[in-house]
Amino acid sequence: MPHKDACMQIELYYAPQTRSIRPRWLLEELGLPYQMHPMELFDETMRSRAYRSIHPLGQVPAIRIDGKIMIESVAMCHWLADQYLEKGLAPVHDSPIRKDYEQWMFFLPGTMEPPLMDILMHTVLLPEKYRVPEILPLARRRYTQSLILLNKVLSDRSYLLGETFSVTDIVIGATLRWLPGEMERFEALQDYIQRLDQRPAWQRICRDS
Ligand SMILES: N[C@@H](CCC(=O)N[C@@H](CS)C(=O)NCC(=O)O)C(=O)O
Repeated sequence: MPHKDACMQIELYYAPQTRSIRPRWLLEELGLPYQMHPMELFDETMRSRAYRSIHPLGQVPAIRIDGKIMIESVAMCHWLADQYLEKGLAPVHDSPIRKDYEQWMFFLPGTMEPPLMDILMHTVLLPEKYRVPEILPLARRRYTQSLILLNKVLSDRSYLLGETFSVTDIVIGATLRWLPGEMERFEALQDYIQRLDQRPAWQRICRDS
């Protein structure tokens, strides 16, 4: 059942330029009040016992909703959008586009993000001695396949579900920004990102972080 209590207490453990941007963007779009706990990626506080009692893996984001902790950025977005269906960021459960919605929500962590993370890990994030360049051609091929598919889908619509912005555009749109160079030859994706850039919620985050 959607949550009708406007006084949900929400705290977000957030570090800039990480997956934390997904739930934060959604919270801004939903217009919900939330408290931020700024974190610094790879800082020792992320590994501290205190923080591990919040996120057992010492990662961001973590969210506390009415005293209960949740991890996994896409799950947070999926759950929150469902609690506020009346805000229109997820289709209602018996909507004909609900299957498309589920598909794109799972496409991100299931198909698009793993090769993207491989590329980032083995080009910039890992110390050089741990990088394995041999995995890069396959990762790049797989990531490009995702971009080709998204570009095709977005060539005849403004957003992933049609003409209405949804939380799928938050999780996928935010992630497309990780490797902007890869999008250069995909016109529909570039137009899509420009459309997302216009959203006041996105602009508020960019101003603050
Ligand atoms: N699947 C998780 C992944 C969380 C994750 O890996 N977060 C990164 C930042 S984007 C992190 O905290 N990395 C630090 C680390 O793993 O030590 C999610 O989507 O929330």
